Amino acid sequence: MFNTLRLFVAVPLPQTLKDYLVKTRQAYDVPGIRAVPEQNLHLTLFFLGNEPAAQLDVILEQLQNIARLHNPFTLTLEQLEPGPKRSAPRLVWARFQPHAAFEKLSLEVAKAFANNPAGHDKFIPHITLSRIKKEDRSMKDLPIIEPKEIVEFQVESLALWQSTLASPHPVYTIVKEFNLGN
Ligand code: 2AM
Repeated sequence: MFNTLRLFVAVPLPQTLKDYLVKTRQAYDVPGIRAVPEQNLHLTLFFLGNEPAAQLDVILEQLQNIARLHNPFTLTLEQLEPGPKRSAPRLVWARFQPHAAFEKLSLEVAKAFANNPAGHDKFIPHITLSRIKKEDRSMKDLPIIEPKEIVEFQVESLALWQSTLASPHPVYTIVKEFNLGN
C-alpha cells in the first residue's frame, strides 16, 4: 500500500497563550460548538494534506531552510471571533494583528509547498479554538471578544505536524520543530 502521512505546518503555542485562549473561549460554550482539545491548539501556516512518507526528508529540509532565514518575532492578538464568514461561521478562531514578518514566513511556506502560492493570499493566519456544527452555522449572536489587555506571544519556531484522523478529535503530533533563525 502507498504509505502517506497527513501533514501540516504550524507554530506551536506557549502554555500561557493556551491558558488565556482556553479561558476566554468559554464565552462560546454553547450547544453546537465543539472546543478543540487544548493539546491540539496551534497557529496554522499551511496544510499539506496527504504526502508520501518518502517525501518526508525533503519536506523537513525545506522547513529547516525556511526557519533558518527568519528571525523570531512577536504577534499581538487582535480578537476571538466566529469565522471565516461572519454570516455562516464554521469556526471560532483567534486572529492576530497583521505582521510583515509573519506574512513573509507564511508566504515562504506556501511557496515551498503550494502549486499556486498566489491562492495563499486569501489565507488568514489563525488559531482554531472551536468548530461549529454544520446545522448550527447560522448562529448570529456569537460575540467578538477583544482582549482587555495586550496579549502577545513570541513566534520562535515552526513545526511539521502529523494529523491522524480519529473520533471525537484528530490527534496532532509534532514530527519536528525548527527554531527560527537557526
Ligand atoms: P482549520 O483549523 O482552519 O480547519 C490541521 O487540520 C490543520 O490544517 C488545521 O489548522 C486546519 O485549519 C488546517 N487545514 C487547512 N486546510 C485544511 C483542509 N483542507 N483539511 C484539513 N485541515 C486543513
